[in-house]
Amino acid sequence: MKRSQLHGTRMLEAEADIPFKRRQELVDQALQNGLESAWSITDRSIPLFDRNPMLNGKYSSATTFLGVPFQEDMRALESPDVVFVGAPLDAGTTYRSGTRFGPEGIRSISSLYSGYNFELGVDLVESLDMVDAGDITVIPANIEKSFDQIDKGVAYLHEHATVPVVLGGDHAIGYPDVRGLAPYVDGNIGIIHFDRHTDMSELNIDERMHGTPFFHATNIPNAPPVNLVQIGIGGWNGSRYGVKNARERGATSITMTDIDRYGLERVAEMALEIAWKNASCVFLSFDIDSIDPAFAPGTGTPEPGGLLPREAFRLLHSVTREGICGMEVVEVSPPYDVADTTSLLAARVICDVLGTLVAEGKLGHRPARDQEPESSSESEVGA
Ligand SMILES: [Mn+2]
Repeated sequence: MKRSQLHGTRMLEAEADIPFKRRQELVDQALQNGLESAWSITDRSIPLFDRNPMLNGKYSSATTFLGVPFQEDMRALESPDVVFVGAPLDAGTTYRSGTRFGPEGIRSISSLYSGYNFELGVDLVESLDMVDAGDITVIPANIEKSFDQIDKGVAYLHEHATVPVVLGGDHAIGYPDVRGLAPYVDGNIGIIHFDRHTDMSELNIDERMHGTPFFHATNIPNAPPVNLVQIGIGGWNGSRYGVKNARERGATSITMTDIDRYGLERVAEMALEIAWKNASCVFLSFDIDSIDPAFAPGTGTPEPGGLLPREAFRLLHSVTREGICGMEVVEVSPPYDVADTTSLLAARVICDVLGTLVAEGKLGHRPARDQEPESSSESEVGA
């Protein structure tokens, strides 16, 4: 094997092709707004008052995902490529709660990330217009009112031609997330759902709680269960009611046994085929408990034997390469987390999906990159 054959070598070259335009604009603006730093600071681009957590993430108290701009006035929302929005619900949990802290946990640790990924050769800052809309106001004592709020919020974002990235929140939000999108989709919506649990019971404890979203989502006329693919299912805390519903409706369950037997690529191909069959878009629902609790302990209903993080990332790269019309990452429960690892995985899931969409030319300003490096000339990218 030669050095030139390494993916790493290609990605070293690829970095040269990514513009530095927006980062430079951020640096300039932060310096303007934040005033000149003390005389002893050699790098004169560093401002006195830190005005942009995207630049100095690790020492900034970012309050938005990746430090992107906060969308104060929702009426003024234009059409960014991506809007991050929290749905801090934990009224739908049936065991241990804490997902109301999910959005802030994910946002907080996301400041560790710069938006650039070496292996994907993507800089989200340069390629995507992104804002953080803060959280949707949930009504903690009333799950149906919370659904109405989340549904309306997600629909509003979709109306503004943007990909909503919903930071959960327990998995009950999966239903209003799909319910908010579906009416705006011309055609059917497929669902790719990562989870250790089928979440297809009609009710939990007499209400539409976090074990029920895909029963109700697949009641929506243009979200048929034949376009629902569930990946990572297994373990001992599944519900037989949910399994019965999944069987009777013709949903597809890909278990951990399937993943071991057929491998990541074949499983991903099958998921794409099923989710996209006669569908015009696909929604991604990622339950963080699909990743083994050794890596993702901060969650309400952990189930050993799940995906390894590397397997999850590879699957995500494969199943989102055809594009998505929205996504959610759910069930992050910071009170049960250890060293923020679960929140970090959730941030990573989001960034990897966005990076894949950019790399595949499905979203943002940067066209798909060739596998082989070509010229290293700087490509001008429209903002
Ligand atoms: Mn689950």
